[in-house]
Amino acid sequence: MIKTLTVSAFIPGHLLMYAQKDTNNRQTPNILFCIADDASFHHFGAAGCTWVETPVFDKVASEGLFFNNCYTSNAKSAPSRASILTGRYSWQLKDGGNHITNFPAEFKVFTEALSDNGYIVGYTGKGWAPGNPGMVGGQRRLLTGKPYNKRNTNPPTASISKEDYAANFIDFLDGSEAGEKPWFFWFGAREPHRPYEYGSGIAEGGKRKEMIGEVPPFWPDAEEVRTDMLDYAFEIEYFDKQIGKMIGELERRGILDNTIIIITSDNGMPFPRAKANNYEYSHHLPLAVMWKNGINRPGRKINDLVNFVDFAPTILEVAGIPWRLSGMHPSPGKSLVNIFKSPLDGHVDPARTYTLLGRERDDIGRPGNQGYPIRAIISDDFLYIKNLKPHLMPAGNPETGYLDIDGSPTKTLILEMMRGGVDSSYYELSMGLRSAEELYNLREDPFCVENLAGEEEYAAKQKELRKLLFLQLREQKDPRVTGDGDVFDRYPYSDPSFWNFYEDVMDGTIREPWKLTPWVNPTDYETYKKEEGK
Ligand SMILES: [Ca+2]
Repeated sequence: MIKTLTVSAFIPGHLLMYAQKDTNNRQTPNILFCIADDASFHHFGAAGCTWVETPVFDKVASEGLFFNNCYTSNAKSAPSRASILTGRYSWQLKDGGNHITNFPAEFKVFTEALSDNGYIVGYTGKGWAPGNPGMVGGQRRLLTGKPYNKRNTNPPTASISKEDYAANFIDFLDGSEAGEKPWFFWFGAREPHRPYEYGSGIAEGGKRKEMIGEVPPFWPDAEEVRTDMLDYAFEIEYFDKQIGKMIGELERRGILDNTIIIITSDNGMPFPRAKANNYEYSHHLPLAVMWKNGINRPGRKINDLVNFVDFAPTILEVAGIPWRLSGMHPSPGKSLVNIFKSPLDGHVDPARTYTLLGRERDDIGRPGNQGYPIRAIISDDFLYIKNLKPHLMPAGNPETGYLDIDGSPTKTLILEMMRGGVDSSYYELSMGLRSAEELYNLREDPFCVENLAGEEEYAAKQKELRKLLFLQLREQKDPRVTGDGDVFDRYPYSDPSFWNFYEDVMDGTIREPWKLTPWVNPTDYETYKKEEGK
């Protein structure tokens, strides 16, 4: 029977009836999409991490598929989520390629296509954010469906959200329609986004600093850094536990087998040289997918390069909605359904040979409202990065507190070491100017610290990847390649008070800018002077 179901669930989209017609004995699956906020690939048990415990993620991976090479197209919340929702690279999304932005009305998202085709769509926690989703018919546009946010809980630390995600999910399931029609639910955890309760990983999580085998070499191996990492770990574990509650509820209701569980994260860890950069710790993200009725030979580990632009094509295919009838702009992504169906381990789809990454404007604080444009490609275990404006500061300006790096004990320590003349090498790696081109051998240098660009031995590889990258970007009509790339710097912030922030700080219009930027510490500003006697 299972086999029969598996086969019929994969009839190509154009042969399937639309979801809303398929109400009795339907096989159209439900979808539970679980997304952490700021967790890197490397910090899940299934990826081999020993100091973060994620039994639920690991079980979903072992009873479904574990993807070893899933990357977001852009390592920052809003553009990463926009990429998921539209199936397009962030540079194909106009304002949607930036952070703290206005979501362009012209881009329909897959949740809207699901809704048009009979799915019930809801979410809890963080949907598409931060930014302004715009209005539809006089109402705020719901990019991840109807919000379910009534239930609260007592979280284990003050920095973890009070939202009771699992109880909100139960409210969604209890909704009258949710039992009759297929549904899609977006669980957007707010963890492990900062801030953290300092020392909670040790005090509440029972962790020890020695559990961390190796501190990435781009941070100092110091007590504060290890403590910071364990606080981050504790919040990933909280995320994992909430998914466990949700899966338990699906089991109780007898609807687990035809529900696809997807677990991922929007971007890498909120630490210097990780989130909002273009390295392994920025873009490489966890991905486990379980679907009892639809995945062949569960337990496989997949090495194919997968990108966030692949989610929307996958979800529409399993829902039986042909892309051309979805009303969405074309996607360069590719459905993962052939990987679900395949009996193979390792590299399944020979066509998946590279993936593309990049960024534009994240937070605020560079002259002229500029972002830090990057385009990059991963292929054959090499990461090639093109920094399009290497004269700009990659993490933001010193006078405005390096606002692309969230405030943290790790950031503070790196700044103190530089300022005190102790060691500026960590500062250079995270805040210092970068070369126009970077090349890393991911197999030998997973931390991406040894730039091979310009070395004769790697000249051919560098040239090959640069060529492939720009060929693709041209095909995708990336404004940075086809014409007016600086348009990304002219798109307004959704919060107009951020416009010309750098200039307002420099000319004294804003006197205490740290009061307007709570995501960093006041001492992150090179212009911050502590008041005397404090
Ligand atoms: Ca995020």
